[in-house]
Amino acid sequence: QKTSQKTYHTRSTTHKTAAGRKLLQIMSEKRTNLCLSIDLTNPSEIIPLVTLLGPKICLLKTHIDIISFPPSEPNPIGTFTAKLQELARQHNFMIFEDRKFADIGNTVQEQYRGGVYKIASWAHITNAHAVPGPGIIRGLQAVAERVVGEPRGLLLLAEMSSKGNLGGGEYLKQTLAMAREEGVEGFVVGFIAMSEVGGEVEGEDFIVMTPGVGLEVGGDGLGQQYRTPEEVVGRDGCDVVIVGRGIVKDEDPLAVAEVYRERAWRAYEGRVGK
Ligand code: 6AU
Repeated sequence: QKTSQKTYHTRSTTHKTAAGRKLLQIMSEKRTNLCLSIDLTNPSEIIPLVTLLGPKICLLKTHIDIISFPPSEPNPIGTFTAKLQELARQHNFMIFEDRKFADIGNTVQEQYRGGVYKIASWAHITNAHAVPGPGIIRGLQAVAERVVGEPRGLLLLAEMSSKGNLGGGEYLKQTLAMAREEGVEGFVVGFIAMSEVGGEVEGEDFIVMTPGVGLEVGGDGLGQQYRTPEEVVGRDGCDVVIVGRGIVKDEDPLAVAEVYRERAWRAYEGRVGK
């Protein structure tokens, strides 16, 4: 049986990472495989929208470095991320900082742990490019293992949604091989990819999260390419749909988030034969 034919509930008991098990459990309980990409720059717009949409999502994706924080407050970033954590607990979703680390292990360690954003302290999941080789995974993992409390997980970018991206094909195969390397088992939750990855090995389970999802096929004029929830989840075996502008730029974000949730969830149910 392919991983994509198993239920999220089953996978929540067998996934090799604690962060993955927790996410799959949330997806199964809340009946949602929707990740909201909250790509807004004003923190006072973000918090109310996350409060509104929290019940619809399994995961909140942030780009912390696009936000303009008010210089007047003493610790605006800490206050903001603490609020996100509180909302995550309240509405039972996880937080994914879309940092796309891409440097040598030693540098990404410092970028993940410290600096102004202290990503490891508040984001349950982050992502990294495979370009630097396996040291990037090991560097991030060393930081993650020192975080006390909730588990931390990593997604590797195996391919991208944008036109002309260099991922996929042989690059994806090499990225998968890195995720399979010894020592990183408890940390690599899955991939950013456009279809199911891995699973040929018995018991292997990588959660695939997919951006470039719209209610219709299309693009944005800067290379982004949109496919529908049915194509992404139903046909191509991805697990989580990542939606940004399709929700945040809509005049009724709550109503449209429910359309995305419901279409992606139905596509999943169809896939597992429910
Ligand atoms: O729905 P959109 O097009 O408004 O936003 C898609 C979001 C953006 C991108 O930075 C991100 O998904 N993204 C990623 C991620 C999640 O890593 C990879 C990729 O290949 N394409 C992509 O759009 O926040």
